[in-house]
Amino acid sequence: MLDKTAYAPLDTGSLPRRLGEDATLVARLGPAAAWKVTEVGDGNLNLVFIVEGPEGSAVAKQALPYARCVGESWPMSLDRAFYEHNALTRLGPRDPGRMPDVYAYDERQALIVMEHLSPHEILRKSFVGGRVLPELAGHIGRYLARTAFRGSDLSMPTARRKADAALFAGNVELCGITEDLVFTDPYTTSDRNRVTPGLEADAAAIRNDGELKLATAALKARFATCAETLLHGDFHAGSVMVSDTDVRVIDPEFAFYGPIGFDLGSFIGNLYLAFFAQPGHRTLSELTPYQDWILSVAEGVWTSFAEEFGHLWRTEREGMLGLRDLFENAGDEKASDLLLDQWLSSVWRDALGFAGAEMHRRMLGLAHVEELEAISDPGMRAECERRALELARLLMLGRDALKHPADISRFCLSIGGR
Ligand code: SR1
Ligand code: MG
Repeated sequence: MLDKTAYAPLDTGSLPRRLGEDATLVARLGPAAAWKVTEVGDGNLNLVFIVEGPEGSAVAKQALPYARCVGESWPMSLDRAFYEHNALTRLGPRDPGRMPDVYAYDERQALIVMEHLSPHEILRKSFVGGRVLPELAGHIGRYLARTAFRGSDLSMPTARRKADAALFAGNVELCGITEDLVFTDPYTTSDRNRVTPGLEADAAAIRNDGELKLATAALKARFATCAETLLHGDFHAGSVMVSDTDVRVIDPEFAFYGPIGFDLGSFIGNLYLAFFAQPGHRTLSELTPYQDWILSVAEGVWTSFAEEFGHLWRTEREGMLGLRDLFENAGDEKASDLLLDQWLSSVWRDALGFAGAEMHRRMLGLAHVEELEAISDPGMRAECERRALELARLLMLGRDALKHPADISRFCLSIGGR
């Protein structure tokens, strides 16, 4: 406990006064009188401060009683800090080193103090800047496989998995945001929706597309009812920080038990958004190699995911759904391999559908992405988004024909991403 007073949002002046008596923070940062505090939050929901002292630095993240991107007209409970803390302390150890270390947590203040990742930047900014990150695909693919596998009934003792599923079932408010903003709003009229000028007719066509509405209904049901593993729940390029040598995952406040393909699909959908945004940011000579690299990341994330999931299947399948007695222990390795293939096919199919829905909502809904928003020419932005909408529809409706991300790469190139 850092602060015994009633909840109050921090600011740069009050933070050292209110956190400066915490011995562990002072030991880590140095005396509070010398702290330099900067508010850097540019996300949709919370306050985020970088606190720099003579001995070290930290990040303090505090929930607000409303959605920051909308204001006090959208009240929210403070519970998201509780779920983020519980997710950090579970997902973090499942892929050690991938999430920030937690230094302190104060439930009453809805506050988490954690490792300051430096010199990292948010992955979206790397995509706008044209930065190539050779390790990105492998780290993300393995992170997704390790967290998915180790949080599931393939691996965990079932009593612990069920207790965790019950705990995260309480994250109703943030799941509700995803249920509305991802699976419903883009396919209907909503005051929250916003489209790039020039795309109004495309958005109307999507609202009238019966096949897409059936597809989102099925995906929403899968999101809401298929409790396979503990997910990050909002896993996009704004939830990843990178440096030349490191890849980190932040912000798991939307964590819940859901389908394994959800985080994977959300991430690769954001990769394709970054791909289609590139004509707005690169010169002609830069465009081809950078877009090729983004497509290679999408392919590499899936390859690394499948390899790591297969490795864990063979080495850590100790949970209630592991079923070694039916397979390996009965001398039937072949059926075990077939079951692994079934799991991977199901995850891939889910991921493609979720990728399409994520792409739609980032162009038709409330929360858009920097890669597209930063394109200053509205005509260029609309053209980039129109191509991305075409892929999103294919991912939701044509996914049974897309067996590998290379199939998607070919489609991206064929619709003139450059
Ligand atoms: C009101 S919250 C809007 C979006 O921001 C978060 O980062 C999630 O992506 C959510 O859907
Ligand atoms: Mg977030």
